[in-house]
Amino acid sequence: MIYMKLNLAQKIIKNHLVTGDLTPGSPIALRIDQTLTQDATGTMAYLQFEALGIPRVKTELSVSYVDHNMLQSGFENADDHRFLQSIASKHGIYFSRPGNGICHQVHLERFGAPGKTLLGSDSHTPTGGGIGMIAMGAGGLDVALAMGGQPFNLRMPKIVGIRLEGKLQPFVSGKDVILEVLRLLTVKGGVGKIMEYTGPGVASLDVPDRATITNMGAELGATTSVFPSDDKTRRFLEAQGRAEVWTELLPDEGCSYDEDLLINLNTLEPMIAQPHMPDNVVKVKEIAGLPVDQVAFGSCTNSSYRDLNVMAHMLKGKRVHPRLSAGLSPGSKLVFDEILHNGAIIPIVESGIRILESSCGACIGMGFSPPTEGVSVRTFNRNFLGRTGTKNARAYLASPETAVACALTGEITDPRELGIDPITVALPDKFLVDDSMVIPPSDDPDSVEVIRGPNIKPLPKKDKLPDMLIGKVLLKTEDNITTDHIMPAGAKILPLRSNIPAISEHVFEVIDPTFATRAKAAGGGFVVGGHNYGQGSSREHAALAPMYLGLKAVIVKSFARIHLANLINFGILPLTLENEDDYDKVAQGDTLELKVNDLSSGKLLLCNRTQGIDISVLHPLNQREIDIIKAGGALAYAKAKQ
Ligand code: MIC
Ligand code: SF4
Repeated sequence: MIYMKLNLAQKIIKNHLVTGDLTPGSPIALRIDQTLTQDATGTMAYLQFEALGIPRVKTELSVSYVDHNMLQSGFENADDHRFLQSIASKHGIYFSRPGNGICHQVHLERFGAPGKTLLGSDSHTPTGGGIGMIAMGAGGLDVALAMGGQPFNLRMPKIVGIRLEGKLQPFVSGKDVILEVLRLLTVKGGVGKIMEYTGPGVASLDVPDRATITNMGAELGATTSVFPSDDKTRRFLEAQGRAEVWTELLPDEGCSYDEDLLINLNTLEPMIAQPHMPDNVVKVKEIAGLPVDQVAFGSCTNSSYRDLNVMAHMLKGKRVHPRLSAGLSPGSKLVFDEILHNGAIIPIVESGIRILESSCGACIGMGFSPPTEGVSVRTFNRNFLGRTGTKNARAYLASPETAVACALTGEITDPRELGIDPITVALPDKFLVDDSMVIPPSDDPDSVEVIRGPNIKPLPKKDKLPDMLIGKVLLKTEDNITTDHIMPAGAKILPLRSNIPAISEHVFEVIDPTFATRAKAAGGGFVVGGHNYGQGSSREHAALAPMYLGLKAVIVKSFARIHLANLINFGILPLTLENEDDYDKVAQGDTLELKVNDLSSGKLLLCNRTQGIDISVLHPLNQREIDIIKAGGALAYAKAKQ
């Protein structure tokens, strides 16, 4: 293939290609410069890295963050933190201590660099695209392999050019841009694609707004999202004291995109996502007046320096409405320090907003759950059923501007209605940088002892793929099943992330609390689903725990990218129905039989023994992936190749 004029995503990918070319859909392997993990996925990722037997990471930079499992209501999370700190020190990994902030925001501020590749065991890793990185979310095992120096395998995405024209109007911000993109493209509109932002409107957006947009691009199912690295990027990095990592990165003049979308910033209005999907988006004014019980500020999407200063400005001299409770988790210690020193914290505290710690917190149901049937307006990125920790709560996603307006009035309110003077927040010339919460790895790794608590159980193993899979359909699901349905999170379940036998008891609990018991009693079986199965987070526990329960294959209309990769990594056969109407030919409880000794053709015949019908199913696996499935998963495959 001859490359002429390249867009930005193609340029960065081309610079990192180990195998393959830029033809959309073809298998490629990319060199990974940086990795990040967070604690909820990190414990598994490091156990897997350890199992590879490689003494020191081979990346340019690897960072282990603690930001999710922060509510220490027992020994489990604290033990995990200690394990993560010690194993990082031993293997050449920087450790960001609990309290230093949410991985994506800290990484953007302190470590990210334009033009680099970043692989993170968290689906919102694309936040780094806000400074011109190709930053992708993946399962912990893929990140472990990248730390071991292996390239990351994926299919070359299509590149979508999202052209921004005009300039955002007062009280409209980056969050409204991505909510509008979600409204237009839906939660499956980005699968197999990279969203590249272009056009004259880009220059009007500062890095925090850009990072909000690339962060929540994860909700499109996109592989990642990317902005150019320009003067605004340079100013941000200079203010972080990291001018030396800046390089200008722009698409070639006259380059083209596989698909195009136009967003006019001039006419964009405040938007809001309604329960229970981030693409269920309307204009705020369309649902104005709905009573609100809780407002939650923060998360990796919206707790930057810009966002917190906008909040402070809007709250000055005002009090939150007495019918609701409002809380803020600042995204990083760095921005927390900033608002302490510039005084922006004062109107926030005086308004009655509860100050929570710099962590994921309420976003993942780690505390601050809403009341029964409560309406919660959140500056976060996901409003999936049950994610708040209160199953019958109704979560809405909006910008900090809209969230402040709701907090002040006690009902859904368009921020433009408050009559507050607009503000433009300029970034400081120099941020108050203090990296003392980041602990560098040891110079004497042999002396470091890895400390494991009783909650850290060994990795479960899987046998090689047999010639025949037989079992019952344990569950039949609808479209858009998220990993929060498959492997719920929240304050009670998250502390079990390093204990697969214990966490597996909660698989599919949101949909069917009997699932784990039935799966174990049946000796495993199959799950049948609709489109976009496994959307949302990168948590490999959504494959690993079902594997532990004996899940043999998942048969759906289509998969989300990261979950598909996780199923392959853990040896669960991913299948799609050749004819979508055949979805109706399988019922929960049916017994299925599948001959899998020859996967070379990509097509298999699934026998539904109960109904006496044969159904044609497809698998998306290339030869490498077939070998992984046959070996019983990617770890066994990687070890056999060493
Ligand atoms: C999420 O936002 O869903 C999480 C919790 O950050 C997950 C990771 C996890 O489940 O640990 C993600 O986005 O990948
Ligand atoms: Fe944390 Fe929420 Fe961001 Fe996930 S989406 S990394 S839980 S803040």
